[in-house]
Parts: sequence; C-alpha cells; structure tokens
Amino acid sequence: MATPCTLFKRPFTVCLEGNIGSGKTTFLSHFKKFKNVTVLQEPVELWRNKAGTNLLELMYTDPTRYAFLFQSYVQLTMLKLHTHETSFPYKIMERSVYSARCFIESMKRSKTLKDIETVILEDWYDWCITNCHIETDLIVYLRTSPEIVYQRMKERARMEENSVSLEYLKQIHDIHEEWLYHQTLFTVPAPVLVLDGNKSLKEMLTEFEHCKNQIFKKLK
Ligand code: DCP
Repeated sequence: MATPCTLFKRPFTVCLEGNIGSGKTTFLSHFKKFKNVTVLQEPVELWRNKAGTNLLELMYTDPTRYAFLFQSYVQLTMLKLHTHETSFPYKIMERSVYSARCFIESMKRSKTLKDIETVILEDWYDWCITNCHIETDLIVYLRTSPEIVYQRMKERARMEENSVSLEYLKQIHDIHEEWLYHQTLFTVPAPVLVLDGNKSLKEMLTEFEHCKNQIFKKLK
C-alpha cells in the first residue's frame, strides 16, 4: 500500500472502479470541476481507434481471437494513466491495471483466453505492479446491480456493446465483488470506499459530495 503523500511530491491518487455502465463517467464529470484535481478518463476512444482499428469491436466480435490483443493494449494504456505526472495534489483515474485484471479473470474463467494467453497477461500484470511506480491511495467502488447496469448499457447503446449479455455483466460484477467487497481475489492496493451506484443521478450527486469530502480531507 502507498505511503501518505503530504508533501505534494506525488498526487493523492484515486482509482475509480465499477462494472461497465456503473456511472464512472458521471462521477468523473463531477470531479472535473475542481481545479486541484487531474481527472484521467479511461482511453476508450483509443481502444476504438488504434491506428484505424477498432480493438473494442474486434474483442466483442471475435473474443477468442482478439481478447488477448485487446487486453494487452488496455494494460498499456492503463499504465500510461498510472504513470501520468501532474503537479496537482489530487489525481482521479478511471479504472486501473487492477481492474483490467478483473476482465482477464473473467476471460480466464470463461476460457475466452487460452491458458498461455492468461499466463502472459498475468506475468505482465505482476511485473508492472512490482516494478512500475503505481501508487494508489484510495479506491472508489461504484457498487451496482448487474440488472441496472445492463439497462443503462442498453440505453446508451454503444455500438460495440450490442452483444454484451446480462450474464457477462453478472460475471464482471461477481469478480469486482470478490476483489473489492469481499477482498478474497487479488491485490487490493488501497482502502476501498464503496458507493451505491444503483441510485438515480440526483441521489448520486449527494454520494459524490460525500466522496469529495472523504477524498479532500485526506490532504488537510
Ligand atoms: N473493457 C474490457 N476490458 C477492460 C476494460 C474495459 O473489455 N479491461 C470494456 C468493457 C466496456 C468498455 O471496455 O465495453 C468500457 O468499459 P468501462 O466499464 O471501463 O467503461 P464505461 O464507459 O462502461 O463506464 P461507465 O459507464 O461506468 O462510465
């Protein structure tokens, strides 16, 4: 676990986690308005257009062929967020190499990834968390029910996610639960603040305010 960062040598770093459609983007938009925070969104647009190739689409269209390629690129882009420097005292990032591991775990369980592909991705993961300066001070977990995120995902209708089933969202949910709620799966790198992501947008704003106080009091 990271040491407290009281001298602004590095930012107090928050990783925002939760299922697909759990409200991470809304949370980040809320925090963008504070001047002392660097907000780093997950580079979904890069995944949709890497040198003209839509890796997200390939991964969903032909998972057994492209999941490894997609997840290796996700790992790289997440590392770039982890190592992104800022002079601001707070950094909030969407997801992390840790939750990328949740997707790898899901694809391992469903045998979407071949055993050797999982071994390579896990090797990368282990090497990165041991050797790269990935410092995390707080995890905010937007805890949601799979049924609600399924509904939200259908409403936002991201073209690549047409084939995502409720079953898949349940599996991703279960893995997040094992990781962050029950803490029985793999590394939990920082204390976890659990927010109820099932609430309406209006109710969520109150949750975000509560969260804001929790985050900002850490440096006082
Ligand atoms: N994804 C994946 N593997 C990862 C990370 C993401 O397959 N390691 C996929 C799942 C989604 C898309 O990428 O189809 C984006 O997922 P996120 O949950 O990261 O982002 P959302 O935009 O769904 O977040 P929210 O709706 O909470 O704002």
